[in-house]
Amino acid sequence: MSGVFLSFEGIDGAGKTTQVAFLAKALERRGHKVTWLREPGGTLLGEKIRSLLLEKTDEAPVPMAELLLFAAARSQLVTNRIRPALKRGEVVILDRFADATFAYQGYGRGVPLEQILSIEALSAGIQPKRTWLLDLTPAESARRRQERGGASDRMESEADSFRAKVRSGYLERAKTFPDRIRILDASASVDSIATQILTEALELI
Ligand code: T5A
Repeated sequence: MSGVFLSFEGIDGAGKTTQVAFLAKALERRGHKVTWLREPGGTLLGEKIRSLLLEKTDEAPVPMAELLLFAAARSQLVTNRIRPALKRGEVVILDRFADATFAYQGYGRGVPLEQILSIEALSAGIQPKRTWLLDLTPAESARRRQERGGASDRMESEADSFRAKVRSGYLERAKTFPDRIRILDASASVDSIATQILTEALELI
């Protein structure tokens, strides 16, 4: 596979989507072919699974069902979109990938980490070359989401204490993969974060 696989992580509202768009456009302006995808989603099946996972209903998925649904969407995305784009030599940018499952379902929901890692091996089987972890406090995340307005989805409706556990899961994961995961202060300005990411991305590509 000759392309470059990059990903963004962080708790809800950390600024991932903003930074993915900045990076994708900056790379395209420099002549790179970029495939930009979100998780869960990015395929027909993945977008349907996304709706199942994020809609609020009377029967929320139990943690194992939630884990398996995220994994099913990822498996479809890796096979149908990520691997083919990398094979074509493109830059592939993911708005969340397997680190999100480790943090949300592992630390947030409390699914045993060995089960998370087994499912990750089955459903992902590939790792980004670089992951930018946009680190933000749950309080600032809540403030930003409130400022943005609109309805909260099922995951966003979780308490700040849930996001605090997710955040610590991400920080633990970064300790396991110090060469791949770069922790960035997500409370810095959009432009300063984008500049730092673009500089690193251009070095990697
Ligand atoms: N999930 C996902 C799991 O539980 N397990 C998994 O395996 C996976 C893959 C997916 C949900 O599913 C969960 C995690 C999520 O809860 P999502 O849509 O990907 O949902 O995730 P969200 O994080 O909820 O998406 P958001 O759009 O809310 O957050 P972003 O993308 O991090 O933030 P963004 O860029 O939209 O910015 C949020 C607001 O902040 C402002 C923006 O303008 C915007 O208003 N902002 C800044 N303000 C100040 N300074 C900055 N530096 C800013 N950057 C952005």
